[in-house]
Amino acid sequence: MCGTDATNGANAANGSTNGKPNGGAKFRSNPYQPVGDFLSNVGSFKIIESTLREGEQFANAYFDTETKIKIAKALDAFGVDYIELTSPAASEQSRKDCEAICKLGLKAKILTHVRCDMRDAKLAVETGVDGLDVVIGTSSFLREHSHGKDMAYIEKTAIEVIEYIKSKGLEVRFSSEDSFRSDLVDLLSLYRAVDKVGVNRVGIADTVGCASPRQVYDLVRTLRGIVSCDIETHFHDDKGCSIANAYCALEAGATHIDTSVLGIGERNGITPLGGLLARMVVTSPEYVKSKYKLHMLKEIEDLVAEAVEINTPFNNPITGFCAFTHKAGIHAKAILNNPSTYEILNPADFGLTRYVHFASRLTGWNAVKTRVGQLGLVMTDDQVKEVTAKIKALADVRPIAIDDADSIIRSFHLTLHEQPEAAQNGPPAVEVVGQ
Ligand code: HCA
Ligand code: CU
Repeated sequence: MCGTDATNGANAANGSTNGKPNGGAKFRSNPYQPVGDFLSNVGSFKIIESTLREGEQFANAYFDTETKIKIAKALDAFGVDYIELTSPAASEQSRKDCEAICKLGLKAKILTHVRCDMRDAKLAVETGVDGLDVVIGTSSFLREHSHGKDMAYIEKTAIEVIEYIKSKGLEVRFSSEDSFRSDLVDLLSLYRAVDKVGVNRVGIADTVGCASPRQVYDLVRTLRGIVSCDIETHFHDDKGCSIANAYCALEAGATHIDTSVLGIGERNGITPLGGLLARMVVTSPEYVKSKYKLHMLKEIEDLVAEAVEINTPFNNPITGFCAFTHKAGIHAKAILNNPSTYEILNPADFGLTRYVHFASRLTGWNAVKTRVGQLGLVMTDDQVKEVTAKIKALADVRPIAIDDADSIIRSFHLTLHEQPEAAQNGPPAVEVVGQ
């Protein structure tokens, strides 16, 4: 755990070096330790995975039935608690797909997301879902310019719809779209009313991505004091706060977080599944590692990225191509001694490996030494320093590829063989793991 264990465990070939165990550091206090709060759910949250609902609202998304089933099965195997599907009222095929996914017999509970409208609710309860996520806009923007209903109508309809869904024995969540731009008094009295009639969860949605972590904390905390049911939260990422907001919501007592794979959704999407788990595995490693098959994350992201024809962003948490790449000589040296020096996440937890860059003007000789070892070559430290200088000299002139650096190392090594009297050490004790 970040708060108590300053190391991230030995895993990759360079996780244990020079005979030193990975992470000589003992337990020590850490500034990233979660706030110790009795309301906090950072170690017990549930994920409502909405790639097949919010994600379908992503500009590029088109999921045929087969793709939806593949994604649903993968998310289920990964260990998400809930899978949220597009409303059966959206289209005839959406309804059929919803039924097909309900028949798969997955461990995850299947939800569908419907407007706060009795017709939608009636259609949805017939599909075989475990529960309904009911939503209606409560901000004045949406009340005036979207559905045109006032708060009294919203409350009355919400209660009718909730009671109907409960009478069918299904789980029901009620959420207010655009919560952070809704009147606080209106919002709290609405939540109190639906809590009274036994809704399973209330939802807070930052529909336009306007909320800051502090605002999220305050609203969830206030709501926690008003309702006794679970609290779900949904954060759009318009200004890059969706993971921080989700984290703050959990700290304030939220119980459920909505995610989508790679964060896909309306505009630039919502809290990404991988990014949330990157955050949470640092805070609550035992909970996250025992609950989710983190090794599957890349495969699921690749599946969804391919389905919606996008690339995984270079800086994506965990799976971005350089998420575990170390370049500067100072970093490389420390990483080779102990990965915890510059890594808060352990790539092995996700079935990935770190990569120590050895082909740039910033390269240090420790990284080159490990590369020499990987290539099965033997050199003294002085020789490694000499060949490092050659690599840096070329890298000062132009960008160089791994192959360029390898060629420099190999040809330098050949020249050594022409001078057999050169003293040579044994192979270095570390390896650099390539990507
Ligand atoms: C939308 C709806 C929603 C609903 C969230 C929720 C939002 O697409 O506008 O049900 O809690 O962001 O408000 O995704
Ligand atoms: Cu949304």
